[in-house]
This record gives sequence, C-alpha cells and structure tokens, in this order.
Amino acid sequence: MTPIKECLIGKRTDINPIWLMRQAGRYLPEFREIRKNNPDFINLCLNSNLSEEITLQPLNRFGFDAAIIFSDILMIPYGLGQDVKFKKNFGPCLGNLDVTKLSNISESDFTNNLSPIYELLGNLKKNDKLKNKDLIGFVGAPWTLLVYMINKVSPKNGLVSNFFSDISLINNLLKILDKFIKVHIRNQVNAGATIIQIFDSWSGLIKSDFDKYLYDPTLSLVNYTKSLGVPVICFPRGITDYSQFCKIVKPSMINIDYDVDAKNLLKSVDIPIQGGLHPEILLTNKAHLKKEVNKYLEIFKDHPYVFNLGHGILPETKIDMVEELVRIVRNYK
Ligand code: 1CP
Repeated sequence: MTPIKECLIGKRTDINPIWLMRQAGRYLPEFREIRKNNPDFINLCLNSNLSEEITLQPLNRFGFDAAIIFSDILMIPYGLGQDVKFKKNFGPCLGNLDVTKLSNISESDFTNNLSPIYELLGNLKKNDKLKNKDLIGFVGAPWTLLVYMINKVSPKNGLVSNFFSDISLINNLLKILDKFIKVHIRNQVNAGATIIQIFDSWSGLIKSDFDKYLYDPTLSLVNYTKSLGVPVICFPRGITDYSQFCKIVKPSMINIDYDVDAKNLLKSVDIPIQGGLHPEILLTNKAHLKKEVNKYLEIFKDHPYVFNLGHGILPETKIDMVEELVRIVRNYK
C-alpha cells in the first residue's frame, strides 16, 4: 500500500508522506524551459507527452509520495466551451459566458475536448516511476469555478460588483458544474487517478448561503468520488470553520490552509489531515524552515498526517529549500 493510502486508512507510516500543492510549476527551471517554448498554457495542458514530463519533474528531483497531474482547474470551463486564456504576468482571462451553449454540450463532447488529460493519466499509470506512489487527479470545486466563470479574471482583487445579480444564471451554472465536474472525476478515475483532490481556492470569499455554495455542492462531489471507490481530499481554502466543514462534508482527508490553528483543529477533527505550512516559509532560511516544519510534525505526530503546504508553492521558491524541506520531513522521528 502507498504511504498516503496507509495514512488515509488511519495508520501512522514509517516515513512521513509528503507532496506539495503546485509541485509541478514555475519554481522548477526544467518547467520554465518547457514553458518558454510553449507560450499557450492550455495547449501545453493538452499535450499529453509534455504534461507527462512536467508531472514527473518534481518526483525526479524530490521523490515525493504522489504525482499530481499537470493540468488546471480551468480546463473544465474550457471543456464546456468557454474561452480560457492565460496572459503573461496577469493570469487567467475567460471569455463570454453563454449558458445556452453550455447547457447544450454533451458528456461525450466534453470528454473529447479534455481527452489528452485522460491519456496523460493512462500513460502515467503505466510508468514505473509511480510504483508505490499515488497519482492525484483533481477538480476545482463548483464555487471556485463559478467565480472564475462569472468574474472572468482572478478574484484576487475581489468579485465583480454584479456577481450575484443574475441568480438564475448562478443556479443553472451550479447544476451544469455538478454534472460535468462529476464526469471529469469519473474520467480521471477510469484513466488511473488513485486519489481526487477538490480545490476550493476561493471558498474564503463566501460570506453567506454556505449550504448553497460550499457544503451542498462539495458534499455531492465527495459522495460521488467515494462511490467510485477512490479517496477524496478537500481544500476549502480560507474558510473559518474547518471543523464544521469536516462534519458536514466528510472528505477522506482535509487539506488545511496556513491560517488554521492546527492544534485546536485536532480537538474536533478525527479524519486524516494534510498541509498547513505557509509557502512563504520556504522563502526564508533553513533554520527557520526546520522550526516551522517541526511544529506541524510535532502537532500531528499521533495523527494520520500527509505533509504539504497551506497553499501552492511560490514561483520564487529555491530548489535547495525544497530539498531541505524533504530532508526534514523524512528524518523526523
Ligand atoms: O507558467 C505559467 O504561467 C503557468 C502557471 C500555472 C501552473 C503551473 C497555472 C496557471 N496553472 C498551473 C498548473 C496547476 N494548476 C496545477 C498542476 C500542477 C501542480 O499542482 O503540481 C494545479 C493542481 C492547478 C490548480 C489551480 N489552478 C488552482 C487551485 C490551486 C491553487 O493554487 O489555489 C487554481 C486557483 C488555478 C487557477 C490558475 N491557473 C494558473 C494560475 C496563475 C491560476 C491562479 C490565478 C489566480 O490567482 O486567480
């Protein structure tokens, strides 16, 4: 059994399992080299040979316990026919939202549009480098995808002022997303994903109607993934009550963000836990890194825990700090 699977069934493992959110990406020189020659990000995600190489880059360097496929949460709006572009030094830009068009797309059109992602998983499944490691497929949660699809750009500077003006549009989109996110989960599982992670990167922006935007849609995906026999990790970044989230949604594992009081959370959560370390700690120095990493390892020493960050690794992270991080985690007794 893989170290992460052992953790998921509640066992303490001999090694402390570790992987990092956004582990394949811009902090790696070998990724930047490929990216330089592939300016169109969506095309890169749809190139199953290059995306296989990129997925394996962090494993080759650091020996993490899981590969997470090189793809993006915005491949779902793309697969549904909304235009998605990534602009340099700006981020994602989505095109007009035509709900009639989205409502007419069939499951097979959607699956065809994203078929290189499933090919990627099929190829990785056969790769010896993933022996005794997990292969993580992922989706964006309905709320976070809704945010990008309506907002059209990153909500890091807030939601557009008329975000909630068309409730019937929102309700329609939530239904469409529930259906097609499930199709994407099922296709990834059928192609070889051994775990699914649900990224709700912008759940911290939900201020009311938590059932409608957070709990109900996530629970629906969690139950669906479990029914396929695959564990599911949730990352509801920035929410204030992780304990309540775990009680209602019951994921197989919860990924905490860096604002979570880990010690306090342990009092009320009994499922396996992943993550927590602030990615900025990797920009400091080795002594400080050791102190902060040990804090998490100490708190979770008697709890099933997968080491990870409290959000994605930053592009300016130095390779030797990641190497040091892995050494600290592996050597902790
Ligand atoms: O070279 C580049 O400019 C591309 C940068 C990049 C990369 C490497 C983007 C654009 N996406 C990715 C890959 C990616 N995205 C992965 C696979 C790699 C890995 O994890 O190892 C995953 C899991 C994601 C997931 C993702 N995309 C999330 C959820 C996780 C998170 O960080 O919160 C989100 C919010 C996105 C949207 C997105 N894609 C890319 C950017 C720059 C963004 C964020 C935009 C924003 O700030 O709103």
